[in-house]
Amino acid sequence: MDHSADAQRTDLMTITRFVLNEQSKHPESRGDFTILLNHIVLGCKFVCSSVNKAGLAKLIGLAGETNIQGEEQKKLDVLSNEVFIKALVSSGRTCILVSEEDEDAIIVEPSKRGKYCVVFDPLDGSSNIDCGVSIGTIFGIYTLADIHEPTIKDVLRPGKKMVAAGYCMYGSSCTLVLSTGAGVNGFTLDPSLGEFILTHPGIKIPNKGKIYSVNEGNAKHWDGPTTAYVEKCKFPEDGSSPKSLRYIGSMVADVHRTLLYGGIFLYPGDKKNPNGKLRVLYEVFPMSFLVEQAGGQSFTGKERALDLIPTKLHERSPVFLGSYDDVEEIKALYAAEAKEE
Ligand code: AHM
Ligand code: MG
Repeated sequence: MDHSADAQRTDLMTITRFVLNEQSKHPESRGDFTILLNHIVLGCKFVCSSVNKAGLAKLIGLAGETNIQGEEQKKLDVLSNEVFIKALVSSGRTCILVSEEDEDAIIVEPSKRGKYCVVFDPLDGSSNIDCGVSIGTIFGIYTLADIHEPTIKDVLRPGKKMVAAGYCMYGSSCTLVLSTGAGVNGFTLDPSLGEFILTHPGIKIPNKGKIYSVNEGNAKHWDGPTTAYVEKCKFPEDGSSPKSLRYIGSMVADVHRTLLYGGIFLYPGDKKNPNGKLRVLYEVFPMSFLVEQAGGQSFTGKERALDLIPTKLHERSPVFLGSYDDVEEIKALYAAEAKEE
C-alpha cells in the first residue's frame, strides 16, 4: 500500500506551525501570541461547525425562542459571541475584549489576565445567515503596556497600533486570513484533519481591479465624491472597460474577494448616516490592516483609515478600501472636493 500521499499531508503548513515559525524570528517572545491565536482558531472552528449545521440543529431563529425540549435556542450570533468570549478569556492571554455584541468592554478578571486586547465581531453579516450566504468573524489585536489597570483607553487607539488582525469566513470552505504585521496569509480548514492549512501564502492585492462593491441602494443619499467615483466605474472617461459590480452585503466575503481579485469596496457615509455603517474598531480597522498589509489602501474620506483615533467603542466610519490605484482615485475626488470648499 502506498502511504506517500498520507505522509505528504503530515508535512502541511498548519496555522500553528506557521505562527510558531513566525514567533521563532522573535527570540524574546514567550509564546503568548501563539496561545492566543490557538484560542481564536478554536473559536473559529466551533463557529464554523455551528454555521454548517445551523439548518439542521435549528440554531436559526430568534434568540429567546425555545426549542422542543423547552431549552432556550441561541441565535448564531449570540452563540458565537459566547464562544469567542470563553475562548479568549480561557487563553489567559487577554485583558480587554470588545465585541460588537456587547455594549461595554469586557475587562478580564486579574487571575486570567494577559497582555492582549482583542476587538472582534463574532459573526458579521448575520442578516445573511438564514439564506446561507458567507458570513464571518473579524478580529483585531492590540498589546497592552500595563495589564494591572486596564481601561477602555487601551483600545481607543488608532488601527495602525494593532499587532495583528484577521477574519474567518464561513463559506463554501472555512478560510482564515491573518496578518501579524508581516504580510497576509490565508489558511483553509481541512475538515478531515480539523486543521487550518496554509493555502494562500503571501496574499497581494492587485494594484488595480475590475470590480467595485457598494450598496447602490443608498445612491440617493451619497455625497459628491462617492457619486462621481461610482459614475466613473460605470462610464470610464479614459476609454477603459467599465468595472463590474459585486456586492454580497457581508463584509468578510466582499473584502475577501477584493483581496484576492482586486478592486474596491466602499461603505461611504451619506446624508442619512454621515459616518456610514461599519464599526471602526472591529470592522474598519482589522480589514484596513489586512488590505494595507496586502499592498492596498484604506481611506475614510478624510484620512488613512488606520490613522483614525476612535473616541468610543462602537464608533462608525465611512471606508473605501482595496487596490492601491483604485483607492487613489477616490482619494483624489475627496481632495478635489475639499479644495473647492
Ligand atoms: P452587521 O455587523 O450588523 O452584520 O452589519 C455589517 C454588515 C457588513 O457585513 C456588510 O458590509 C454591511 O453590513 C452591509 O450593509 P448593507 O446591508 O447596508 O449594505
Ligand atoms: Mg458586524
